[in-house]
Amino acid sequence: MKKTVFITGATAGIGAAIAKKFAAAGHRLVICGRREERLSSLTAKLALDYSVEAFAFPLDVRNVEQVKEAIANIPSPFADIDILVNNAGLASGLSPIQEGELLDWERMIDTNIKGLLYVTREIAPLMVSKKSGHIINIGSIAGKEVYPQGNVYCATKHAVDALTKGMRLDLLPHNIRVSQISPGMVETEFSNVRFHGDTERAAAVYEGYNPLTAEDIADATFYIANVPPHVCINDLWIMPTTQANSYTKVKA
Ligand code: NDP
Ligand code: 8X3
Repeated sequence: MKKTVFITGATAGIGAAIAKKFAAAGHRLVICGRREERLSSLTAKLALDYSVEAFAFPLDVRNVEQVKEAIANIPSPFADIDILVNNAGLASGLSPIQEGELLDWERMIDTNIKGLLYVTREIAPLMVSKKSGHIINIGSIAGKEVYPQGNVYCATKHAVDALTKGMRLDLLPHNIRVSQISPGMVETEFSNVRFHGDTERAAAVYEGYNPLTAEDIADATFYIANVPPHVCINDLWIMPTTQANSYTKVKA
């Protein structure tokens, strides 16, 4: 059955891969992110490669008024959202707590926690009213374990872990499934963003480790979304074979 899938942060990495995965199966897409040119090129690609219609709009999930207005203005039939993938997120900086930059902390808290909440607050009532839906939060191994200098990023992903559990409890009576994916190292633009555009430092994070790809996470998302209606995958931890936990990895 064709479903409508709303993906935040679809302009890069995991979000873009999830969009392509669902498009390949013929689903209808609603995609957003801040970079408009990326949204235009992804929409064109989805139409060309998969003949799939996508409704795209620029959105900064940190801006609550923008979130409310953009979601209220999603046209039919895209507004009938079956699956919400709360993917938009980032790490900004990697520093011991006593040296952390306040702007980095605010960026992570505002995006990873508040942005996820703002979007969920608008979409969940739509799902409640139709008594069906599935919310899939992209958490992290950083939401399970804290690693040195990961302090605030790890705290935001621990918040996503707690919110996933809270959402599942509150939405249980409304036949809405809530799942989380908790990946280890995935090679995307993530480290480039974390290190504020230092591409060499970002590349070194993955060099020789055979990390997960965005497509691995898209496959996991697709699996979670396609289990039978009586099944809910609560949380899927997924790591590269070379990584045992947040701070223990070996070269491939
Ligand atoms: P990328 O940097 O490649 O992609 C991040 C996406 O989030 C982009 O599309 C970006 O779009 C979007 N985004 C960031 N800030 C905002 C904002 N304020 N408003 C709207 N969209 C925003 O990283 P990943 O694909 O790796 O990250 C996706 C998710 O996966 C994040 O939540 C991350 O924490 C999580 N994750 C990543 C792992 C990794 O190792 N890569 C491992 C575990 C979890 P734009 O800049 O256009 O707004
Ligand atoms: C991203 C994975 O280990 O860099 O959430 O925090 S990690």
